[in-house]
Amino acid sequence: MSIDRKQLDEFDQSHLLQFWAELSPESQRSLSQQLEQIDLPLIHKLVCNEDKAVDWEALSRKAEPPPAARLDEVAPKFSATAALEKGETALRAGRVGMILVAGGQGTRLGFDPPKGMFPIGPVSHRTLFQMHCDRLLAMMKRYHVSIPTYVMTSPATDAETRAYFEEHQRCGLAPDDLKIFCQGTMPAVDATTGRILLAEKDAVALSPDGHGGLVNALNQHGCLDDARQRGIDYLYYAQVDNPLAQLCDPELIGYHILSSSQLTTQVVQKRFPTERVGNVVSIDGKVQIIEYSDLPESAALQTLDDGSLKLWAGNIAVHVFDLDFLASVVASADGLPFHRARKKVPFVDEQGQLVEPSQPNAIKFERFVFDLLPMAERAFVVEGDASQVFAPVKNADGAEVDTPALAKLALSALHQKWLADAGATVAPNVTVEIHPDWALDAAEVHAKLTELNGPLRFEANTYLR
Ligand code: UD2
Repeated sequence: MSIDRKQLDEFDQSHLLQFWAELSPESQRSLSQQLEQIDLPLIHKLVCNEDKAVDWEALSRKAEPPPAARLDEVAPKFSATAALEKGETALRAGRVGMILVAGGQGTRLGFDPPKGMFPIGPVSHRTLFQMHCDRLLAMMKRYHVSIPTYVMTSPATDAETRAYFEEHQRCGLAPDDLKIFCQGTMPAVDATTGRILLAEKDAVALSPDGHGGLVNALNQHGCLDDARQRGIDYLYYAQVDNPLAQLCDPELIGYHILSSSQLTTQVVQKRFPTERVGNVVSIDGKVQIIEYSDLPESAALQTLDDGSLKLWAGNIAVHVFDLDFLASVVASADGLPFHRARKKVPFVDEQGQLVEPSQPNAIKFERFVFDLLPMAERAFVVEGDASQVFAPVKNADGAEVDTPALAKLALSALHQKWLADAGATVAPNVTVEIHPDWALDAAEVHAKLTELNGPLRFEANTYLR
């Protein structure tokens, strides 16, 4: 291992070797390996803000609502029935794969293990990973097909995620249908000096490089080739933290195909202007997403004549990608912009002491997968009903939004609605949870109740499976 000391000096990062003399050969090797992975010219460019700074104010002033298939459209461009049929045909033909991103550190939730291991089933206490896999398995059964599933981890979640799937027999997925792959990392830098932080005397403070690291990671781990060899044309994408995500929803896949879209995004009507979701907008005829943290409040508060939000479309990070599109952007994946986040990052100071900052002291650099949108010539946007597709688990219970308790309520409310619409009754304060093997959607619940000869009454918490 050779460290380019000259380059470290050139970019004012030679402090990374300040403890070198006291390190064991093993520790020196480990630190060398880490330093070799760091693109010092890139870090320098980011620290000096030489990358393309985005004028979010100006961009937001040009932002218009995106062209979208809306829930209440009178004369839709494509009918939901046609979309459903198109998507089911693609699923049956084995042309659909699944990407689940699970590399985030989930600090806001206050749950140390990888977020996918969080128990969220309202009655079953199934984990997020298990709930997603149960739905995928039920979809495979319904369409008599394999749906290859690619789970992206990061060094922060990889080992525990692999162990979890090993201990739980891949949550039921066949060995060939589950590929776990690890995304890249970026060093955190001191917010004042721009110097890369040491997490330990022999370790750089590294963080996941954002879910925008997906493209490089998919390519480097052979997942795109694997999908190609398996005849996959479309990759459905969702975040592990949303237990309501309707993975591989045939209707959304159908809209993607009918619109000849390369990157389709499912959105929901934002609940309030400053909701912490990306804003799906159209700028100069291009669909793109302005993250909540970058959208000026004045732009978020704009309303139309009917009082509704002008920028109404909230990104729930559910996408359908053309495999060809993903393969085509690999070469330009390094062109995805970096977003900066000011965070508290523990570091080793010059005296070799570990410091736990009480205030944000560092800058992390992340790429966002939705920055692929401007690279797509054809992008489509489809509105979903938040009560059916979006209940993210972000914050610890007690917070106002996006907590486990609220996600459980949303899951149970949806399943109760399916039962009520099929004629069943659920006593007040009773929680019901439906395993996808019992029923995958409202239509199947209806068929099930008909099969069971008549309405059911639920008096106690029930897990139907
Ligand atoms: C994300 C979206 C936001 C909205 C919201 C919906 C971004 C930047 N913002 O906000 O627009 O869609 O979700 O819930 O996407 N992840 C990785 N690797 C990483 C970072 C994140 O796999 O390096 C995964 C993470 O495991 C999680 C998801 O991406 O499942 C969202 O990550 P986040 O929590 O950083 O994004 P958030 O919630 O701020």
